[in-house]
Amino acid sequence: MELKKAIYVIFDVFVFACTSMVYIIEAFLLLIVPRRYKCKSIQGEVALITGGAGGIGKLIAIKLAALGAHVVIWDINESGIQDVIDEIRSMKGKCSGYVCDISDKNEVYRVAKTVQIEIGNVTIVINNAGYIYGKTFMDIPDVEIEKTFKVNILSHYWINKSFLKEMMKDNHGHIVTIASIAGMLGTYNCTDYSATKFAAIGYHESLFTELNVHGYHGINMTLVCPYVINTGMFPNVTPRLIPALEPEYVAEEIVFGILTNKINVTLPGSANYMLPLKNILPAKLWWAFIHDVVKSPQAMMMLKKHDESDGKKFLFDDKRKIVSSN
Ligand SMILES: *[C@@H]1O[C@H](CO)[C@@H](O)[C@H](O)[C@H]1NC(C)=O
Ligand SMILES: *[C@@H]1O[C@H](CO)[C@@H](O)[C@H](O)[C@H]1NC(C)=O
Ligand SMILES: *[C@@H]1O[C@H](CO)[C@@H](O)[C@H](O)[C@H]1NC(C)=O
Ligand SMILES: *[C@@H]1O[C@H](CO)[C@@H](O)[C@H](O)[C@H]1NC(C)=O
Ligand SMILES: *[C@@H]1O[C@H](CO)[C@@H](O)[C@H](O)[C@H]1NC(C)=O
Ligand SMILES: CC(=O)N[C@H]1CO[C@H](CO)[C@@H](O)[C@@H]1O
Repeated sequence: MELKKAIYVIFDVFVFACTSMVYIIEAFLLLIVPRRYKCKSIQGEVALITGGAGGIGKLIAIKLAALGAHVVIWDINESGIQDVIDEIRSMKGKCSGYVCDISDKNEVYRVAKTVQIEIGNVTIVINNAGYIYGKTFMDIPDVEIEKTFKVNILSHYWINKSFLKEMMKDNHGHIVTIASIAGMLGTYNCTDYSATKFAAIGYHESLFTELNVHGYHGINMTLVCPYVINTGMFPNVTPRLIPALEPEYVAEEIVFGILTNKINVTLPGSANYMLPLKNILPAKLWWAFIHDVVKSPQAMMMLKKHDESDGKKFLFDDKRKIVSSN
């Protein structure tokens, strides 16, 4: 019996070693093929983007529409939605917009049903809308903590429930989760925000496991973890070593990641080399690096919003506003 078990293990490892070679060669070949030759077509797909009326969401919407997808945007900024629709239609793209507050489960279910009837089955879901309050732990009102969790993580479940069934029936679709580097690294002023992004990563990886184990290989999943982006979600934050990312670059990389069925899109790519150090270095050394060299907590202390900012544009002039992206 023991011998039999051992033989099975050796056999599985042998098969694994062979497939590993295939994956390594595949990854290498993909690396040298120019971008435009390895993208899938999204012509005729229906792509839902939450928080699609501004920030990264808007840029992604415009890019996907230009590639022939019928883009559906959800946001709570009605005039913002109209602007995106006008812009996409003026370039002969297809775009529909719905006002939807994704922190409200019943509203998600209701609008999802409407989309299904009016547009058809959604085949690409981009969970992009995000919310940040951005104060230290004791200063976050309960209602803001709840709202952050509702928008940044709970909504993913309601949206999944609404659209996954059809994707599973057809074994065709793509689910994109816009998390954040703050979902791999807790940081200052972010006890609520970071927690929801850690949760989003856990949700995403678990769903990935389930879909793969059950053979839904036609449903691709892409996890996006960007660093601070220059969209006004983190006003005044000027990180020390790695500058904030430009929205155009982030949107381009996300769309490329979707078109090539990438599993992970971590931006900037250098974070892929830095983050593992968190688990490798002695904890005190890592903290010294983050605090004294990168000065990441100090950068987050400069976060200014609400009453402190000059008020306009972003989150808090309208208490229901949900800002797009990361
Ligand atoms: C809604 O979107 C428009 C851009 O189309 C923007 O000017 C406006 O500030 C946004 N409103 C809110 C409350 O964010
Ligand atoms: C949506 O998907 C379901 C299941 O695959 C299919 O039966 C239905 O016809 C689709 N609806 C549309 C409008 O394509
Ligand atoms: C994702 O896409 C690739 C290539 O189209 C495919 O081989 C793979 O099985 C898909 N599904 C998953 C779950 O990765
Ligand atoms: C993707 O990123 C997550 C979060 O850091 C990590 O746990 C996972 O191993 C990565 N997956 C791949 C295939 O690189
Ligand atoms: C973040 O922390 C700093 C320092 O504690 C604080 O002054 C600031 O107000 C916080 N940010 C926001 C948006 O409240
Ligand atoms: C809450 C919810 O709807 N979860 C669904 C997400 O997708 C998985 C697929 O693995 C379904 O089984 C869950 O019901």
